[in-house]
Amino acid sequence: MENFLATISLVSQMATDDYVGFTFFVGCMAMMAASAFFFLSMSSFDKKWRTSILVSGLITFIAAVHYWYMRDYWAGFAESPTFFRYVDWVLTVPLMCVEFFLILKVAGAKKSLMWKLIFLSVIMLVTGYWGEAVDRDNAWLWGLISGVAYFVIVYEIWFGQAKKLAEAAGGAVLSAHKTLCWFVLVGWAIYPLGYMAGTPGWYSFIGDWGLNMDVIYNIGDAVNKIGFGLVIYGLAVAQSSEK
Ligand SMILES: *C/C=C(C)/C=C/C=C(C)/C=C/C1=C(C)CCCC1(C)C
Repeated sequence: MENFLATISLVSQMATDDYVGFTFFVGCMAMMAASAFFFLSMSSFDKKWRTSILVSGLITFIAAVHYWYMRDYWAGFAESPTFFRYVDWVLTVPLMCVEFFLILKVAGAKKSLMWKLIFLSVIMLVTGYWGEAVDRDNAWLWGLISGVAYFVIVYEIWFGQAKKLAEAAGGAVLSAHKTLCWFVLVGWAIYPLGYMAGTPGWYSFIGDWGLNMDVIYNIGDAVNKIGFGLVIYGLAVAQSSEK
């Protein structure tokens, strides 16, 4: 009878020490709550800020849907939901690149800057996926290529064209740009740590500290996706009250 109930039940049990499952669950809720917050706040801003806030909401909403599936996948198979993870990233990380473009548009940012960042982020994620799911034996090499693309993104926003545009815009845009740059440098660096924790090799010592790859990724996602959105929200608030 118990088995039968477990089969028809839509909810899986969660062990009290299943901290991976717990972070999927909490992550899902946090992304849903953040989406509601961004979507509902949209109408209180000037038209020119609405797109940015909409994109913030889309990032957390897309993540919420993927977390829903990842939570289920983990509960059912106790395995990393690598596929859903990377589909989520390949949709949301380019949207984060769009956010940079949107806030720098006031200083005349061109679409080419946006496409450049999007292109680099896709290289970063596809090579990461390849190392994590397809060519495990050469995970270090794919991780390295991915890391180079990541480094170029960091360089571009900290010192490249994006930086110059932010300086030209000045004020609240410049300070929001700076905060986003810190998110990319420090917040995004959480992901290669997760990758190393999940890959056998000399660098797997990170996992030996008791840190699980999925837990690291889930923390990274909460910090970066919600954090990014809040920076944009703060910028919209600052600019709307300036006038
Ligand atoms: C919302 C999701 C975000 C912001 C995901 C970001 C992911 C990365 C910055 C991943 C980077 C990786 C490397 C730099 C090397 C190893 C492979 C990756 C894909 C984990």
